[in-house]
Amino acid sequence: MERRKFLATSAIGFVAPVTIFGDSSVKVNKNNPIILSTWSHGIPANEAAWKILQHNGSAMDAAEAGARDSEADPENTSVGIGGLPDEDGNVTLDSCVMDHTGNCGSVAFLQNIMHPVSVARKVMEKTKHVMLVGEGARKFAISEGFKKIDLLTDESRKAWKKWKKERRKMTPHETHDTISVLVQDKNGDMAGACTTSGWAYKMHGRVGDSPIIGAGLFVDNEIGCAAATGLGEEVIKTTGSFLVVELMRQGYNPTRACEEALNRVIKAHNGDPDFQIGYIALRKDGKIGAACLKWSFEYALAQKGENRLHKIIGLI
Ligand code: SD4
Repeated sequence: MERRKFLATSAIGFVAPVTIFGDSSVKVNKNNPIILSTWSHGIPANEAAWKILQHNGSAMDAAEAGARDSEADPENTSVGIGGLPDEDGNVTLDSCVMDHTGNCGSVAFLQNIMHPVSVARKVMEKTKHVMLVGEGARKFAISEGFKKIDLLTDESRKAWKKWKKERRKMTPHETHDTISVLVQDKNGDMAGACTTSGWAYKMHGRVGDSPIIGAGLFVDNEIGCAAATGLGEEVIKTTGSFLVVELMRQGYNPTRACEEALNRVIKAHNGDPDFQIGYIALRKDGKIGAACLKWSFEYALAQKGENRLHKIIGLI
């Protein structure tokens, strides 16, 4: 494979050379919006995002709307209201957004606010900062009109009390509904959002990859975007989403880029990691990819009037 060129195969088998690094010959996917998100909650998230695109919303508007859909779903035990709490019973939320201009915003360890993704967007648009955490993030949210609510539901409180009695070791794979949404709008511009309540029954104060730009999410409007789900600590150690985008820049196709980022994790764990990481990736020419370390992973893809769940099997 030439360094500056790679082959992209479309669904009908057409093979076209694509050059990257911002060459004028870049084949940009236009008039064909794409929404790619993690897990089965990606299906309703994609629907919410699609509605925004239909009304001429931007990729950023759509990604935010998709993430908000999961945040408002009390049955999703890894995101927003109903998300499982930390070991002390506090629901603490992490989220970030990044748009096509490279602007980004993030909140971490945010409590009592239903839509951290929208607070992250406000951080991006209304402050000079990229990231606000904890009480500062909550104060900022309230000053922006967000309502203070109790994020523990009867079900999540019951689950936490049961866990407290048993003190069973949990991994993020057991509560794997963190939502990451990647969008390319009709102009070919890209944006992403990522939102989670993180690792169930984590230490109080723990923050994962989801609010860390470059780890849980990265968007480079010249090349593509990527997002993560799974064990945040290991995603942070490898700057996972940034790595996937950089590998696409080097010519890896989206799935191979996700796989190569995971290979680094496999190597660091002597070939046998006992946790899950999943990546999704969307390249500027509209090609998508995904990969996961172990077991299986699902992603939802909305394109050309279809919104479907796809299942893939782990690399090891
Ligand atoms: C975290 N990456 O906080 C999140 C958890 C997750 O699917 O994605 N679960 O580490």
